Amino acid sequence: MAPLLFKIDLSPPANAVRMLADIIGLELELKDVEFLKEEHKSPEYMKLNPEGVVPTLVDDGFSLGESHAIMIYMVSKYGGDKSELLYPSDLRTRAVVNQVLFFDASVLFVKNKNISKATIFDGLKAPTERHLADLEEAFDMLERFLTRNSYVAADHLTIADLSISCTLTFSLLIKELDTEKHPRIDAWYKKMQQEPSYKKIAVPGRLAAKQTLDYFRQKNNQ
Ligand SMILES: N[C@@H](CCC(=O)N[C@@H](CS)C(=O)NCC(=O)O)C(=O)O
Repeated sequence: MAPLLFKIDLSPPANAVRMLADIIGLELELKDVEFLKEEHKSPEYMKLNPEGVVPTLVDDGFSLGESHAIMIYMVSKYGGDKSELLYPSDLRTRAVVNQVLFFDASVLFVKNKNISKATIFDGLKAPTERHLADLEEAFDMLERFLTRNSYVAADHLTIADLSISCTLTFSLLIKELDTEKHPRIDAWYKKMQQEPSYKKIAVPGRLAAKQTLDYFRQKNNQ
């Protein structure tokens, strides 16, 4: 039976998991969570994911939240001969992939989420100077990661690129990239946009995210 993934289209972490499944040829059963009905805060859902967020994976009775943990599980169990490149077994290379996954989870994604939650739930009319400076700071960090390798954690695509590209796609709906200041991000992101899994999953995800942000921005400014 195909593993089940609870998701919404606009979610960068859900889309990173889906890009990985696409790359390794793993079929997922997809279930949209009804955010407006707060389905993700229901007792049934929170039994599967104590955080009450998407994505959540359910694989043969085993449930797991946190996209980065899901991706490590998925590539380790289902990655086959692609797993060595996507999540290298060399101790130090893997440590750097983990470092960038944690950077995504604890820095880049959080800065986005602060802005999107304030827009959707608190009537924020536009990102504050502080919000924008926070995002810029995260872009500076990412630019520095990219001085070490041509992809975010190695000289080839790893699962860290999937997470960062999906999160950055959302960031760029909030703040444009200054390509002169961040030429490495620009070059890497152009490569990521050519990835078939990015075109298939992150591009429609970006549209869903844009529609949601535009809707709330407009509503908050009425
Ligand atoms: N660190 C988590 C973040 C998950 C997350 O915050 N997902 C958002 C959607 S992109 C969500 O479900 N938000 C609902 C909420 O915070 O209540 C991951 O990587 O899975």
